[in-house]
Amino acid sequence: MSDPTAVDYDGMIPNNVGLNADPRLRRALERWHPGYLDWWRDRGPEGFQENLVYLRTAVGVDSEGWAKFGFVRMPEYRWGILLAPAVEDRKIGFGAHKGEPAWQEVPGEYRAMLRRLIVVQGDTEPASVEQQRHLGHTAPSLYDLRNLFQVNVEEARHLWAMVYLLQKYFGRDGREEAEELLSRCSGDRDSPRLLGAFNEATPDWLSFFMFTFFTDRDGKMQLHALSQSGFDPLSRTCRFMLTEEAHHMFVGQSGVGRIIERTCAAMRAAGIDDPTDIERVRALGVVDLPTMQKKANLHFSLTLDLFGSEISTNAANAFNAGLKGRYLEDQIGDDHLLVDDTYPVLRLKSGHIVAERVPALSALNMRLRDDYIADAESGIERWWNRIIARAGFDYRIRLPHVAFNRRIGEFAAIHADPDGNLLSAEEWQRRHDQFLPTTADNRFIESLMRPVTEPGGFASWIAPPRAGIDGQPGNFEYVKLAR
Ligand code: BYC
Repeated sequence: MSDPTAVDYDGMIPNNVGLNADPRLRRALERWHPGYLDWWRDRGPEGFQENLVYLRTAVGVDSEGWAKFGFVRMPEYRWGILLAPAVEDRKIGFGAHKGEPAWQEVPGEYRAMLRRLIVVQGDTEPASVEQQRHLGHTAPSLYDLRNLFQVNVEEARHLWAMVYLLQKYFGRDGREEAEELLSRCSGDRDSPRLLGAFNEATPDWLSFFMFTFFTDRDGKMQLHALSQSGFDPLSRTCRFMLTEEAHHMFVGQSGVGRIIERTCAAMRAAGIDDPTDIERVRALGVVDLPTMQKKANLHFSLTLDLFGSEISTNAANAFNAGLKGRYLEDQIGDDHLLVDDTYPVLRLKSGHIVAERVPALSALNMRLRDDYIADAESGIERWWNRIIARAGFDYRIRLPHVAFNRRIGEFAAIHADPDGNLLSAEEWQRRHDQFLPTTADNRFIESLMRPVTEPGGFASWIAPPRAGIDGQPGNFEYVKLAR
């Protein structure tokens, strides 16, 4: 018997979904492919398309040795369709169909709901590539430039993953949705991406690292929730996507960590004890910690909006249907039905923020958001704040309150400071510059964004990484710029 996890690399589209045995699907994907390549060229990384980049490519789906590294021109990257190995006899783990065999085909009654979840997930993938398309020109090193492109090609592969599901399981409307995924565009006035945060700009490398720390982590949580799905192809797709996603969060976590490290070292060398002495710190050509806090405030609050409303019948319906579970659903020791359970949610009542227990089914977005916050908090403590503490500075990066700077849900209509104190519109107007990056802050960061292109070189505002990619030495030429 052939190995069910083996990847077919011979055709135009690497895959382990038996594309050769499904000519209808293969034709549909091959028809979509040229438009995809046009999208990549027009709205993917600006420039660098002819340069060789040291990239990781997925070549298998086993936990060991699933990727290989090598120099590739980005348009020639082997974007494949890869599903994690099937779990024998897999059962639906939650909701009204708990205990029934997992679906191998779309359950008719939930078709629209399932399609919507896949389309929303799919829409975020090209969106992030579009948001990051100008960054290559200001990369602080070849190492970082390569990491940017790695994130980009893998997000684009995640688009393929969702397009596969749409084309294979949703017929004509799936094909139309696949086209739409290439025609919406981040920040476009007429045809924007579906979710708010994916229409924001990523103007500089600090934003990129914050985005990969905060927003890719939403990706992790949502993919985990979808990997629990009773629709088995979605579950298997998301499980494999999670393998790649870990590196994206590493890029953000270590990227901000390296900026903090450089700032702390520069402050020490200059004899600066007060990290809030912004002018003196900036004069050293490094990013001051309070500006990093403001950027964290912005990216965290934008990302919280991606979890939807606190109370959501959409989320309850998706859970009940067995389509979208909780984070690590299969490790939770309850009945996985939640019909009689409640969950605490922060709500706005008579002008005060209060905790209220609501039916657990309608609070599933909140539960995922709480798991997200705990995950983000632990990353900040273990990495960023540890670097600051080790350097001997009395300063901590903190997550703002969930009511701060929100556009979706319970707190969209009010203003709050990062501690969760409610502010009048006038107070917010007067004080928001203290909490969020100002034009002057952004201008300062922009002034630091000068490319460093010699192998082993790094911009003044960021420390080198502890180790190279794939064990490569410090002066490795990750992107070959001279042709
Ligand atoms: N912006 O019941 P509600 C990633 C809409 S990131 C605009 O409150 P629901 C990645 C909502 O669509 C992970 N609209 O929320 C990261 C609904 O509209 P309809 C992406 C919003 O549905 C970095 C209405 O408001 N994956 O992978 O329970 C780089 C009421 O919705 C927003 C997913 O999100 C918003 N922020 O939850 C690359 C997973 N929020 O349907 C990639 C799939 C809500 O009434 N998506 N609305 O017209 C979902 O599970 C859900 O759609 C959401 C929203 C969690 C997004």
